[in-house]
Amino acid sequence: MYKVLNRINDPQDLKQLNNEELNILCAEIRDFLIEKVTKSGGHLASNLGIVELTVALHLVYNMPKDKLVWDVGHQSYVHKILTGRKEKFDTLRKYKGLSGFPKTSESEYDSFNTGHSSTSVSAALGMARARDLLNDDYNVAAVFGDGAMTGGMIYEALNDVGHNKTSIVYILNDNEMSISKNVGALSKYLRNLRHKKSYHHSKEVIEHTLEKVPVVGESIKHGLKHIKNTIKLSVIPSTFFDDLGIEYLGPVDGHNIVDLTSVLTLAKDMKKPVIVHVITQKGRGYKPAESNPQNFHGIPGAEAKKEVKAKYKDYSGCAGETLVKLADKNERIVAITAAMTSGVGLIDFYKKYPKRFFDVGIAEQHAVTFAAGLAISGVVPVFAVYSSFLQRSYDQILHDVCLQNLHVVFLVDRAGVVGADGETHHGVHDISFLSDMPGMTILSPSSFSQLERMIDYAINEHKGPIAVRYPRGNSEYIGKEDCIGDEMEIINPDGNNVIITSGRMVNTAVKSAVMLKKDGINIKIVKLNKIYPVPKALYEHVKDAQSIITLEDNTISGGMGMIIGAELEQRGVHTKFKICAFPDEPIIHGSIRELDKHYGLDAEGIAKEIKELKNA
Ligand SMILES: Cc1ncc(C[n+]2csc(CCOP(=O)(O)OP(=O)(O)O)c2C)c(N)n1
Repeated sequence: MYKVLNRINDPQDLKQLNNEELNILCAEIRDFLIEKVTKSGGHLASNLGIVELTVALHLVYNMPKDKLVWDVGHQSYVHKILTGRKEKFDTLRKYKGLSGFPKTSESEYDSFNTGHSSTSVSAALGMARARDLLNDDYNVAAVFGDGAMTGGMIYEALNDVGHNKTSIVYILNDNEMSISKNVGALSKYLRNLRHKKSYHHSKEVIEHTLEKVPVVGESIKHGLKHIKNTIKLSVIPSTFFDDLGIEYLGPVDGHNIVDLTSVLTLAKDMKKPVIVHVITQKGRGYKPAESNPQNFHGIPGAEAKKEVKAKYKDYSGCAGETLVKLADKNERIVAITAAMTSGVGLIDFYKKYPKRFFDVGIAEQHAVTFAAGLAISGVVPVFAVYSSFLQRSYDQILHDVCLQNLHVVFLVDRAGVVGADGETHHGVHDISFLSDMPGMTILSPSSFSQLERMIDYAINEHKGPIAVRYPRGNSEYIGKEDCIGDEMEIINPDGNNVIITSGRMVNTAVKSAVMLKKDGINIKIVKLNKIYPVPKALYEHVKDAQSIITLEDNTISGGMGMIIGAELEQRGVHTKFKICAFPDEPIIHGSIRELDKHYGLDAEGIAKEIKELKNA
């Protein structure tokens, strides 16, 4: 079926193809992606848009000797297909299968791990400077999107890049989209560059003047060097990048392999900091994704689509809808997202209250300090953000929000393990870092109605910084409605062995209690609605227990178990005690159920722990 693709086992094979075969290859890669990713789930639209660019990069560079860093890394599927991993593609994002992001442990062709946005410019610069220090001779390049350019790290890095002559090539893959339409002044600036009249002129220049350059060639001919000026001058006299000391080439049609290989060869040969501005179309070649790239940024796998519908699709939907209802009654409420409007359930809020809605770009640090500014001026900012991306804002939460005790509400979505996206995306540190913040309160619902109530409380009753953490998906334990008056709930108060838990893990605790009952072990479950500060009454409930287990979807270090264990110690409660949490190591990918089992945090695992602890 895949006439040309079947012949590609590593990037060297690409170099045997003529232009016609390269174009067939690109079409086949698109078919392959559509076939596989619609089944497995994953990042479809970005990969469809970057097919020709990835092929051109592998034609021009000599990987793995040369190093290529993918920003975010969600667009590295084509690279994986071309670097010997297409046979394993059915395992993409599955338990023990291929990662959805670059992994140095997975392939020598992956030169740097990514997952969070806007890191590539810094990482590649470090690699290039290390090469020079160690007198090596490989090339370094990085690919980042226009969405990534809304992240502040990029500017810290560009500032550093531009002031010396390190040989490095940056490829700006500009498709005008982040997950949704890209935002901000920089995106307007890029739009202006894209639409300069000279774009077609530039393309002509490239085609007519460089057509003699072999697609894969000996090193670029000496006389060709002056053409870079022709290209640049024909396009834009000076750009933001030039002014920073980084040579700008482009814009270039990102779906034309001849243009791409010509310009990339030129850029590589310039041996200085260069940025190549490549124009691509997100979702290219697949009509549904072309017309709605946002919905095809990340798609669920075939199995996930069959999930049963609960009251809300998921916790994000519940949070978004609740926020709209509260905003109807309280006009001081504003919502903030860092480029995740749809992911965190804020589309309806944005539609209904566009003036009270702020998409700040992939800028979690800015989002938090911006929220602090709003809060100190009498507005109630609600920042809805994935737990793992909030990690970026540690100092802003501490320095700008908590030290001033400002009323900022954090809706911490995707708290706990998130499944297929894996180690960079699991939200298993938020209890640790948020409980480290002076004056922070952390709430944890186990049902949609509890989430509704907690958001209302956080906005309308609480004063000061507060976070509500909730998991990905729709796993519900139907707890008490009055989750605020009762900071905790006791399930089966007569039990003499205790599980202290919260959030989605309450389900697991209940299941293991049912299992243990059959063995005559009676479990009391303490469900914390407020995780931090830990309710003082907790200690009264557990001080006479025969054994205590804490169960949470955070890592061990700094988590709920450690906080409770330290307090028990201080109070002189010396009962048998065990923390059940994710280990302090990168957490692998797979479904949430598989991960719980893998780490012994499913009902069977917890039942086993309790038996062992009792008998210890
Ligand atoms: C710090 C951080 N925040 C949010 C995200 C979620 N995210 C993944 S891809 C993406 C959009 C990236 O846009 P762009 O860089 O233009 O790449 P494209 O998908 O358009 O190719 C976002 C917001 C992330 N990966 N990292």
